[in-house]
Amino acid sequence: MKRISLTQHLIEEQRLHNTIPAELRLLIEVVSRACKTISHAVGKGALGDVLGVAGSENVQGEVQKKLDIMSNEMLLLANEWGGHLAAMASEEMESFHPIPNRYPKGEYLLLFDPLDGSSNIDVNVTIGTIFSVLKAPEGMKEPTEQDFLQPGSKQVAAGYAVYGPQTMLVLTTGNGVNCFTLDREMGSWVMTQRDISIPEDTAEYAINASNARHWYPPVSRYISELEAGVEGPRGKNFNMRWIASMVADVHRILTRGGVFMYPADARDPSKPGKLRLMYEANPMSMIIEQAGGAATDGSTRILDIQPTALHQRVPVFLGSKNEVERVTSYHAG
Ligand code: AHM
Ligand code: MG
Repeated sequence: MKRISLTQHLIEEQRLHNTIPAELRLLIEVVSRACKTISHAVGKGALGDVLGVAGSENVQGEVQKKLDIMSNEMLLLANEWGGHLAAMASEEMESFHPIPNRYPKGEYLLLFDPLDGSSNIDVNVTIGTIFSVLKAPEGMKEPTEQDFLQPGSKQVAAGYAVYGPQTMLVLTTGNGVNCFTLDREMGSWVMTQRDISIPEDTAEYAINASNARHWYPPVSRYISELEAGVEGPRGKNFNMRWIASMVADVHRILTRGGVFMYPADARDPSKPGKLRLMYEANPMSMIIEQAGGAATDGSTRILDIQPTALHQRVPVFLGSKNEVERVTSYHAG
C-alpha cells in the first residue's frame, strides 16, 4: 500500500473537496501531534509515573486520574499558540478555556475528552482521546459558553485517537471516515483504512448490563430479545462486548459493526445517561454517520440535539443502522 501521511491526506482533501482550509489543517495536525504525546505517556505507564489518581474531581464529581489531567494539559498547551482557535472546552474543565491574549485568535472552537475510558488506565486496557471542532459564530469577539452550544450537525471535523495495541487516529471532516496508524519509529500518522463503512446489520452489542435493573422498558425489551438468541423473536444469536472505553467500543463497531448503548435509566432523572453530548456523543455520532451508521438518544438524531450546557449528558444508541433504528423505534410512544 502506498504510504499516505495525515498531512498529505489533508492537503489532498482540500484540493479535491475544499473542506479543509489551512487553519483547520493546522488544528487537526496540532491535535493529532498532542495525541502522539499522550500515546507516548500512556505507553510508559508506571515507568513514567503516570498511573493512579490525581487527588481531584472534575465538574461531574468524578475522580480525576493523573493521565486525565496530563492529557488535558497537553491538548491545551499544544493548541494555544497556533492562532487557529478562539477557545477550547474539555471534560476536565468546568468552564471553557479562552485563548490567552498573548496569542492571536482563530475562528475555530475545539472540544475534547482528553482521556476517555479513565477507569481502564491503571489496568492497561485501551483508552482514547475524543475531539470535536466547531466554527465560532460569525462576528464573535470574546467567546462565551453560548458560542459552543451548537448542534453536532455543525461540527466541521471530529475524531478520536485510540491507545490500544496500536495507536490509531480516526478522523472525519464531513467527507467519509479515514483511519491512520501511528508509525512509532517514524513518529508519523500513516493512512491504513480509507472510507470506512459500518455494516448495516450486526450480531454484536455493547451495554453495561450491570445496570439492567435500572433500565427503562424499551431498553429492557430490546436487550432481552437479543439475549433470547436463535430461540427468541430475533431468530439469531447475538454476542456481547463491553470494554468500558467508548473509544474502544466505537472503534470495534467501526471495524466490524455492532450497536453501542449507554441509555438513560431510572436512577437519577437529572442525569440522562453517563456520556456527555458535546465532546463524546457528538463527535462519535458524526464519525458513525459518516461511516453509514446511525446515532440517536432513543428518539432524536444526536446530531440534531440543540445543546443547553457544555457538560450536558445524553443517552446514546449508535452503530449499525438497522439495530439503532430498531431500538429507537421501541422508544416511540
Ligand atoms: P470517562 O470519560 O470518565 O472515561 O467516562 C466515559 C466512559 C466511556 O468511555 C465508557 O463507555 C463508559 O464511561 C463506561 O461506563 P461504565 O463505568 O458504566 O462501564
Ligand atoms: Mg469520556
